[in-house]
Amino acid sequence: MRRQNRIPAAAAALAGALALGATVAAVNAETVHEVQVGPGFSFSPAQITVDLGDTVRWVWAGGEHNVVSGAGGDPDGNFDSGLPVDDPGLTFEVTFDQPFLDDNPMPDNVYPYYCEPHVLFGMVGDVTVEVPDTTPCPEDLTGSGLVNVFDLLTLLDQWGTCADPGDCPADLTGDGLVNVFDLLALLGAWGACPD
Ligand SMILES: [Cu+2]
Repeated sequence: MRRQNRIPAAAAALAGALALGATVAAVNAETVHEVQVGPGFSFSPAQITVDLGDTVRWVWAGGEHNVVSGAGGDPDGNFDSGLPVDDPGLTFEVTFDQPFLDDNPMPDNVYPYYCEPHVLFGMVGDVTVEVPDTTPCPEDLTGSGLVNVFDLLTLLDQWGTCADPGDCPADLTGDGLVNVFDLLALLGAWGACPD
């Protein structure tokens, strides 16, 4: 009888670990990344990668500059600090959270920007937002919240060589084939998903 207690204990430990992970993730989500604006005709660092939910804070360091999203001097309307100003210590912030990304979708979540007066001097930068894979259950091919016989049928329907990996959600192992390994992955996730 005592052995039956092991599973709840393990589950409690796992739940604790997950809660801790969630806390760490929440803390990480609040990271602020500073980018220096000038002096001279540069942003520093010009290229940064941030996590979803992070904030980029541009800090003016000298010279008359602004921060305008877009490439090659063409504003795309994602963000804009306003007219160029020479105001050391001034800050402009953008939080790259999911609502921002939804409102301002960009290929690969890369947000280029430039300084209007100095774009021709190469005063440009970009922010790349890393978005976690939010699909909790890739095995739930039908999106029903369950991994069941319908997902199995979907997988069998895609069985074989996968010409375009983007077209083969059933290629769970990502090896370019829908085969027995994908079948095993699906069976391993059988049931409610996420559970
Ligand atoms: Cu400038």
